[in-house]
Amino acid sequence: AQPIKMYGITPPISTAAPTTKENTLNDQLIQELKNQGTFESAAATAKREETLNILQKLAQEFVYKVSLAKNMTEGMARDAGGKVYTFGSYKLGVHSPGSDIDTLLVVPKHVTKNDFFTVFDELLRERPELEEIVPVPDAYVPIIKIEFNGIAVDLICARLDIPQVPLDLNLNDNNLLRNIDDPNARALNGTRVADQILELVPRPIVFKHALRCIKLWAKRKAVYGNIFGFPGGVAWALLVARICQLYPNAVSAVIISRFFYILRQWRWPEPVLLKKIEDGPLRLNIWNPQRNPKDRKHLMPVITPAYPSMCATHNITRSTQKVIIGEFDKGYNLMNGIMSGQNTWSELFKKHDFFHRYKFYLTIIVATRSNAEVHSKWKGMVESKVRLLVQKLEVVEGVDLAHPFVEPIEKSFYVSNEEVGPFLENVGTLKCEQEFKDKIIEINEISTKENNALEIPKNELHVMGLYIGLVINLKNQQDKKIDLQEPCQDFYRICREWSEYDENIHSISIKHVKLYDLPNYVYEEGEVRPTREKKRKS
Ligand code: 3AT
Ligand code: MN
Ligand code: MN
Repeated sequence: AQPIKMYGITPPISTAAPTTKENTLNDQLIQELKNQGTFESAAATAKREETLNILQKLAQEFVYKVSLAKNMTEGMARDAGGKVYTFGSYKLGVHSPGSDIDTLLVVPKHVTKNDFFTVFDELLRERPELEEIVPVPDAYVPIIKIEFNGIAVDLICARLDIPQVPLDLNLNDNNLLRNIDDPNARALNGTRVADQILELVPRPIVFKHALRCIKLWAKRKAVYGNIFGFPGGVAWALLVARICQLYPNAVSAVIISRFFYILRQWRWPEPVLLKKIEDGPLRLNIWNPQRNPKDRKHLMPVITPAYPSMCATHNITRSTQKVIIGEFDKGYNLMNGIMSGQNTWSELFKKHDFFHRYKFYLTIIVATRSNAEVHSKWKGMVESKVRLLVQKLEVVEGVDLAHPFVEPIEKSFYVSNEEVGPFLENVGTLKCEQEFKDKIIEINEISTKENNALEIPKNELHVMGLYIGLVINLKNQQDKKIDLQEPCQDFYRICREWSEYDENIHSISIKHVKLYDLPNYVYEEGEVRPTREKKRKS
C-alpha cells in the first residue's frame, strides 16, 4: 500500500474525499465570498501583475545602476540581477479589492539600504505611474510606501551576501541567511514564511478559499489584529494551514467546519506548528519555551515555519484568548447548522455585537490639537500600548474580562479655543454628542452641513476613541468596588513618556462609559442601539 503522505508533525485526522453534499456547500461558500465582495475582478488582478512587472524591471535597473556606480563592468552590472518577491495577502492569494501588494526587493551584497532610499527612490519618482510616495527608512522594517498605477504597494528591501541575485533565486535556502544582519533577516521573513505555508499545505487552492473565509469571519467578529492582542493575517493563515494539513483531501467548507471543531478544544498552550522547528546558520532567537522564559508566557502560540521560527501570536492576553475561544465556540455551533443545512454561510459573516455586549466600557480618548500627521504618530504610539493596559486591567481583582475593540473610532473637528477643554472633558459619551452638536464642526461633515459659511473656528482637533469592554464580577469583593485608577495611571505614564509627547498638543484620558451612555456613532446606520429593559420592582 502507498504510505500516506504526511503534512505537518502528525498524521492526518481524515483523508476522506468530499461528499456531494460537501461539494455543494463548498460552492455555496465560494458564492457567498463573492457576494461579500472579497474577490477582485480579473482586470484588477491583471493590473496588479502589470504593476509587479514594472517593479521587477525597475529593480533590475536599480541594481544595474548601483553596480555601475561601484565600478563594475557593464556585463557584471547586468548579471548582478535583483528580484522582486511578494508576501502578505497577495502572495497567499487572499487579497481583496482594497488590498495593497507587499513586495520585497532582494539585492546583491554591494547594493545598500542607502542605495534603496536614494537610487531606487529616484527611479520610482521618475515613473508616470507614481501617485504617492512615503519613504520610512527608520522603521523597524525600513519601507517605501507608494501608490503606483492605482495600487498601494509596500516595498521593503533585503541585501544578501551574494554577488548576484538571479530571477530564479529561491529564498527558502537557509544558507542565504549567512552573514546577513538582523534587519535584512527580518525583511526576508515575510516572503519565506508565505512560501513555506504554501508549500506545507496539501492543496493551496483549498487553503486559499478557507483562509479568505476565516479572514472575513475574523474581521467581522473583531478578532483580527495583532496590535490589540488578536491574531493577525499571518497567524490566521497558519491556523488555517494546520487544519488543511489534518484534512488533506477536504474541500474548503469542510476545512472551516473542522477549523472551529479543532481549535475550540485545542490544548493551549500547546503550540500550533506546521513543521518541526528547525535550527539554522545564524544566532537568531528561535521560539523555544524550554529555553526562553518569555516564550513560556505565550498563551496561544502559533509558530511560523521558516527559520528563525517565531510566535505569531505573542500579543494575545488572557482576555483576548477568552474572546477568541468564545468566537471559536460560536463558530462551531453555527457551522453545525451550516453543514446540516439549517443555517447559511452569510450568518458566519454577521457583524460582532461589541457595543451591545458589555455593561461597562472604558473609552480611551486620544486627542491631538494639530494636523492629521502629528495626530497619526501620537495615536499609533497609544494604540501600540493598549495591550499593556489590558494586561494590567485583567489582573485587577473583580475584573473578569478586559476586551479591547480592534477598530478605533476616529473623528476630526474644528473647535474654538474656549470649547476645546470642555469638549475633550465630555467627548465619547452620548450626552456630549447631544450637547456639542451645534458648538463644534466635524471636519468631514463640513461639505454636507448647510450653514457652515459663517465662521469656522481654526483649531483642528483630532480625536480617536479606543474601547475596552469590561466584565466586572464583585462576588468575592468585600467592599463591592473595583479600583481601576492604578492601571489607568500607569497607562497614562507610559504614553506620556513618549519622546515626542507635548502636553500642549497631545492629550489622553480614560472614561468609564456605561452601555446606555455610549455615543450613537459607535453604531452603524440601521443598527438599533440597545435599550434599557424595563425593570419590574421586586
Ligand atoms: P491586506 O490584504 O493587505 O489588508 P495583509 O495580510 O497583506 O492584508 P498587511 O499588508 O498589513 O496585511 O501586512 C502584510 C505583512 O507585512 C504582515 C506582516 O508580516 C508585515 N507587516 C505589516 N505591518 C507591519 C508592521 N507594522 N511591522 C512589521 N511588519 C508588518
Ligand atoms: Mn497586504
Ligand atoms: Mn502592507
